[in-house]
Amino acid sequence: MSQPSSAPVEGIEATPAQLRRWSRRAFSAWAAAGLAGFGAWRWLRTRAAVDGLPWPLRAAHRWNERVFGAGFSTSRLAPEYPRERAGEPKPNGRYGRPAAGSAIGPIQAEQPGEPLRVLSAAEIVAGLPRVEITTELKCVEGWSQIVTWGGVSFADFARKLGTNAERHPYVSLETADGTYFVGFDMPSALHLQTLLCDSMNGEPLSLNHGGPLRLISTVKYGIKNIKWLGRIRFVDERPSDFWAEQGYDWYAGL
Ligand SMILES: Nc1nc2c(c(=O)[nH]1)N[C@H]1C(S)=C(S)[C@@H](COP(=O)(O)O)O[C@H]1N2
Ligand SMILES: [Mo]
Repeated sequence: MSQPSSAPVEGIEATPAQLRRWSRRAFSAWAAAGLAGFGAWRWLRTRAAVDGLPWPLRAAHRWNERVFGAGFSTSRLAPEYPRERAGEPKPNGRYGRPAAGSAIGPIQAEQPGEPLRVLSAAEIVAGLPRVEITTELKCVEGWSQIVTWGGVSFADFARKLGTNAERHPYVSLETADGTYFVGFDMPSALHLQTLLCDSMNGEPLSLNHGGPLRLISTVKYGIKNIKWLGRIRFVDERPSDFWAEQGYDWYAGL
């Protein structure tokens, strides 16, 4: 049953002729947007790549970094929870895990122009105030877990080196075998809740969770919370980062 062409379509205050005109106009607008979109897409595709991404996308990442960096304060704290709410996180990510039973070596601390320091986990935390926080570990895979972490503040460790290590703009943290590595901007590394952590839920940090020493930071996703620390380097160039090399955001900030 066809409607007379001048009658309004039920429920819509317009005649079929008007509707046709509108849809023609909508179509042209859509086509124009589509063409512009295609042009923009081709333009984007042909821009020179910076770190493997066309530069406008890389610039967007940088912009994120700057915007979040601007509102960033080393003392703006993530929420802490009652200790009773803490549980064991799912052991996640095994890159750089030492073989069970293998001897775990000391940790190397490096910075430009200074002699290499080789320190056991115990020596790293020695003499520094103990810190315990019950905070939420957030994995980019979508799960999170409240955990009680114990250790020392990364900032205290950097100052303990006594060489102005904290004046370098970045820190590179790596497993001993170099298979997992993360880059930190210095403000995040010096955040009050960025810890060199040797205990979890009141127990010595187990091998599964990165023992003897891992990094914990409430200002970063789990990917940056490197386990089985083997090397800490204070550096002047933005360090490479395992997941950033796979296309994740280098900053990975929370
Ligand atoms: N060396 C190393 N550290 C790592 C990973 C890894 O694969 N290797 N995975 C990361 C990821 S993705 C998460 S979510 C957390 C998980 O910590 P957990 O195993 O203690 O739960 O560790 C991070 N640290
Ligand atoms: Mo993760």
